[in-house]
Amino acid sequence: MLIPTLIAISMIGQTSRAQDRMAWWREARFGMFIHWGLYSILAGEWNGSKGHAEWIRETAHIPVAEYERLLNRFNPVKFDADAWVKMAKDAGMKYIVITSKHHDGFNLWDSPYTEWDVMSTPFHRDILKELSEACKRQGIVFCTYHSIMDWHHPDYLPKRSWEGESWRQSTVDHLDLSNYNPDYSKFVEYLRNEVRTIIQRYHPGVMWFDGEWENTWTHAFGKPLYELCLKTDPNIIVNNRVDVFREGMEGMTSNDKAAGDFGTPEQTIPATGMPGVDWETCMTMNNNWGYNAEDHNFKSTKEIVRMLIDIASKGGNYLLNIGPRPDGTFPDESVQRLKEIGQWMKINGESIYGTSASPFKSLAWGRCTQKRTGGQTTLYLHVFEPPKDGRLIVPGLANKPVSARALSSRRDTKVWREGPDLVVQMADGTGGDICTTYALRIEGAPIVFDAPEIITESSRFVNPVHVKLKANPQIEIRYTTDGSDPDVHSKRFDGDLVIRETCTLKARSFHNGKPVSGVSQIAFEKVKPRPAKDVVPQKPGLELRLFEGDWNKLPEFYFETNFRTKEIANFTLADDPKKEYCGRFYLGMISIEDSDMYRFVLRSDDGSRLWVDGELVVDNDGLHASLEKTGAIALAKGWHQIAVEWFNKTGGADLSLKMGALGSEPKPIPDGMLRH
Ligand code: FHN
Repeated sequence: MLIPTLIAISMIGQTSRAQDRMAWWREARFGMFIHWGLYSILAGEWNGSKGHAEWIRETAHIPVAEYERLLNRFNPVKFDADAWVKMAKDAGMKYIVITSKHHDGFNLWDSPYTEWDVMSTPFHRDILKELSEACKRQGIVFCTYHSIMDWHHPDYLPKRSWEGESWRQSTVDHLDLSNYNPDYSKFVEYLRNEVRTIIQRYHPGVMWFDGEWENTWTHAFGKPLYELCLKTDPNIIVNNRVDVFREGMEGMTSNDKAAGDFGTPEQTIPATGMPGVDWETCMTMNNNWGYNAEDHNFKSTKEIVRMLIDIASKGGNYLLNIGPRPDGTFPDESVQRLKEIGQWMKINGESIYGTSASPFKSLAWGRCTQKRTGGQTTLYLHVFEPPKDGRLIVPGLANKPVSARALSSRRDTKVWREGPDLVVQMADGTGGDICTTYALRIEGAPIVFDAPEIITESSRFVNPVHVKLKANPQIEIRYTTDGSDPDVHSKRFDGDLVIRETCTLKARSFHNGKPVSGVSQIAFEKVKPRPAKDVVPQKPGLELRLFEGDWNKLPEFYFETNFRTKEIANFTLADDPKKEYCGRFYLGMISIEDSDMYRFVLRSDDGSRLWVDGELVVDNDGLHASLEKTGAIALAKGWHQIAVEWFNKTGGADLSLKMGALGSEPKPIPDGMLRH
């Protein structure tokens, strides 16, 4: 298994208090996200153009003066805070995160700092006040989502490039903007004032920031905002989007100075758990966060519940979104899903709430969560694919079984040991279509005989590669490189293993001289490095082709003909202050000092691709915040072609390329290695 490098999310001021703050949130595991505002009125359509949602002012290019006319149309007469909270509670959700302000800058509460709020609408009621009070009445934790990016505030920067000077036509707050020079520091003061007031008035359990990706927002603002939240309420929890080190939609933080208490994967579930890391996957029920009348592509209840289980089995929280209609009701499909989810949670909630991640790396038939109870542990076995013979194998578990019970019937069932495994006898017809859950109680903390992890940077190599084998402390690891399964006579792993030739490495866990796990394996391949080009480039640096355009993914720059060229020393954006609606194509050659397998780390906002000798080595294409991807290629000593494509649509812009031979930390490429 190739273990990605991930620095656990840091928690500024990580203390026992931080642990206390997180306790309710870790117990909760399941919350409701609500995206609601003026955009909901448009229901995804503008002048015949459809497919929009909460981004509609941007995606349909609605001038601010026209958008402000929505103020007079916001009157959700059917809004009933208690009904909303009850639906969340009955679905088994323990907290609600609602948009106090989304990117359009509209405040769903009575803001003392602007009239761009719900009190300027015919509805004229403080929605955050009503919802926070309903949450308190029903024992649900009230939380708020607050966007840093603000397409309305006169001091926010950058302005939308498509709107030119029309932002000056805003009439809310009766400001004369005709000659106004936006001052971002005034916007930051406005943002901080609003955040402080929201915390003081409505006491949210979580401040869920978003819209942190534009290059005006920096760590210099993010960390102080995090500290302001905690100064205002020492018990509040703040997500990692308060700062600027979130890795795109993967949502995790890879910088140890970052502020924030939990990572925020969006529309995605991490492949594995991350021990010691708090994270929450946020996800839509259909395809949109805000209401879109035509979007009926709702996930099934089975999909949603299995995602909740998968997330909990990896130690995360699930924040499931509702996009209410403009009249204040939830879409029918959302209501139905919430009801059905609640039916499952009513029987199986104990297997989610307060649990921690599975002790198993993977289970062929489903997922597992666990909960300590005194000197024992309850393992919740969520069976997605029941074994045909009804014998549920719990692989490589050394602990003594105490009991096993089907949650749906509350009836005990048999459990016994077979070698390194425990076997639970599944009862007939329990659990329904979503999944059958068993509570397996064992003595002590789980001792799992997992197959060893094979930790290596790359399974393809030029020079001998070092490999680590990792398993639980009590385990002895034995391995082979001749393709045979390891047995008690195979080589014992003694801390370091060097692979010198193409082979299949197999590893197995042993305990008291007996095999107690399956076999993990990786095929290693010794590869020939790509031969160097027989040219010696003369000019230092790279050729850079510059393009203008509006893309959502990389075009084929190689075949584009309309561009400007210049020379540049390295793969950098430092020469261009603009960086919006533009593309770049860097071409040149790189000097390789020693034949080896080289890793390249390409970071960009938005999309990028790295080619070496015409081979695509890293594909980091797409519309995304600053995100890095890696790739590897074997290169012989000498000169090789290298090319990087990059584009940016709007907002933040970023490009960096690092490289390093296997076994070394990738570093920026020195200018002297680049010529064209
Ligand atoms: O742009 C927002 C989007 O509208 C929505 O609020 C999601 C939910 O987390 N966050 C941003 C997209 O990453």
